Amino acid sequence: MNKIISMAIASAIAISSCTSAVKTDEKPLLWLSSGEPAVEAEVIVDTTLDLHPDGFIIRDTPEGRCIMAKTETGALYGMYALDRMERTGQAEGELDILEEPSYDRRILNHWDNLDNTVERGYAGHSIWHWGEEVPVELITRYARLNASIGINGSVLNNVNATPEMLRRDYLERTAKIADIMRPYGIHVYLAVNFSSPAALGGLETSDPLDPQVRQWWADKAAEIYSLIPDFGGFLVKANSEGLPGPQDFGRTHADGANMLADVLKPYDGIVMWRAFVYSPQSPDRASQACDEFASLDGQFRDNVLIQIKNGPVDFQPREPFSPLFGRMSKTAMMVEFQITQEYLGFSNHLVYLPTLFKECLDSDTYSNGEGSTVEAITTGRTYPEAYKTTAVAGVANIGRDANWCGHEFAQSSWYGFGRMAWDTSLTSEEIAREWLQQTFSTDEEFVKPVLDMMLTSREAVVDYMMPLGLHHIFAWDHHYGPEPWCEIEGARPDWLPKYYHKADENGVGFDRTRRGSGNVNQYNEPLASTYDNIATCPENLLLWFHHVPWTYEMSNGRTLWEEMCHRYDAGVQKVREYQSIWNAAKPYVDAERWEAVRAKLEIQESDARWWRDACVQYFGEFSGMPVPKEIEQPERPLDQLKKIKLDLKHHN
Ligand code: GCV
Repeated sequence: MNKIISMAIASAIAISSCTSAVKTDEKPLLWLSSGEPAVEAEVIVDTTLDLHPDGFIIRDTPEGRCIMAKTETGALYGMYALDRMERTGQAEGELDILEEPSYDRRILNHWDNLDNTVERGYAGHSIWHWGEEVPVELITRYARLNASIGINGSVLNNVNATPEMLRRDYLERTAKIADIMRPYGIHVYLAVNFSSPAALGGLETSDPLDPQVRQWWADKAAEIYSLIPDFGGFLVKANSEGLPGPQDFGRTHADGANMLADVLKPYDGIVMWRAFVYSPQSPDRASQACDEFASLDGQFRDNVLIQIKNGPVDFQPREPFSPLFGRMSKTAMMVEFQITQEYLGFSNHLVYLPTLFKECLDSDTYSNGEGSTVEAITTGRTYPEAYKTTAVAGVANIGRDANWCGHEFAQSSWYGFGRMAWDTSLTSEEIAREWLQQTFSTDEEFVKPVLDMMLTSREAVVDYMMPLGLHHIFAWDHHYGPEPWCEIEGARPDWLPKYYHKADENGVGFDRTRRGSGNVNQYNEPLASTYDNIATCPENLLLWFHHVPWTYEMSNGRTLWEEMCHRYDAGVQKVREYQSIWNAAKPYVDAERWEAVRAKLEIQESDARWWRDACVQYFGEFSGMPVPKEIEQPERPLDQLKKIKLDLKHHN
């Protein structure tokens, strides 16, 4: 024991000395009161412990409280955990806690470009400051925040990757960033462009089966690992939205992924190969990932993970889970969530996302009978042989804004992603509560109503934007605000709202039943039949799977048309409730942050009205029925709303 304690003291010193050099007077440390976890406990690092390398034990012994871990990173996680427990009133009494992460790799995906813009970023330019001096303090703060919630990986650049990313000078800079983050247990990964051998290396082809191409990638991997020995691996978007990929050379996704996996294997690197693929020719975009990937099951190397967006289309306010999660048993898969609010009002709307994450993770795929939830599959419980490592990704909502995420409450989705990736059994409520307590106040008079606001906020946004399974009726390209009427000459049909809502005088919604696109058949039974039957399809996904008559009777007795209008209005009313809750929260929050949230809620309320008024009037032209009298009537005529054109880009 003595021997272990002396090791522990040394390592605790090592940990605190590597975290103490940073000034704390700049960007706020959000939920952390200060950078270092200030806990009173003995820290013991014992490499012989039978524990996940990131795991820890917190235990009260007659000699006092101690944190035990197998690695320094595990010890750091234990220290942050105890710090959190102390600050949220959970550290009283005798402690005997053992924690190991649900996923081995808990990764943020930054869609940051080398010109420092951030694709779908709503919180300022890239924190990596490409081409400028490396911002050591900023990155240290970022690393601390991540370590405190268990995030241990960062993909630094946009999946729409430029081949330039693999240039020597960018790799050297990546190595500097990796050096800053290493003490916090964070590994760096890069998104790579599949054409890099030709575009950057000057080869004639990027065909994955060409020996010179393979050699080029092998040399590049050797170069990267010589600079960054603990480099995590590659993220690849291939043959998707115009990006190059193996299909350009008549090869499969497996050929492409395996070629990269082979060159990373000697260094323990992984390939995260995205399944976000769809083509304008497809009659149903929601079916395409399964169409292209399910038959490749078993053909991928064991250091490849297929990275799949939570839903089959694209991070909509509500989607069913992607059926691909239920279709592969010999291939490792990981979920990609979007923390940045591309389809949820950017950083103007208060939307706490762990409820959405949880809804996906808890969905049963029935892949191997009942209980094969997305969580059970991707954490490797359902098919352990297929999972040499497990991972989960979240597209970051982080930028240079003073508050990091653009909206004070958007921080809670970053926090929640990390906490849930660490422990999938935590509830959205537990996570929201501890975030509120650490970020604002532990006073229950404050916590209770604000917690309620957070927990209902995702459903509110679904209601005022796209209730009952409606999806992708956003304004063209930038995706802020409603444009269900959008028509652009020559545009891909699957980039236009009418492809998705299919409103006509008979009804609204995408028929994905066996009589329609047949997408329901990609789900395992009993789900396929449940979704196929309008009477058993969950109402919150009704218009996702069915084209429903306007006069269809809903379970509450209203017609579809009435229910749609009621939902739109309920979303608006909910935001007004949030405004009252926040007004009452004033005594518990500093003036600056209180005012920032108040101002954003004002925008959200106005946007919610915009959504409601635009959608009920637009769809009313098809239903031929008036907006029910009992709800608030639209203020501005549809013609006027159609004229709203925002000059926004899809990156900041
Ligand atoms: C990074 C959607 C977004 C794109 C994004 C793409 C993807 O289409 O609108 O900005 O590109 O998804 O996830 O690859």
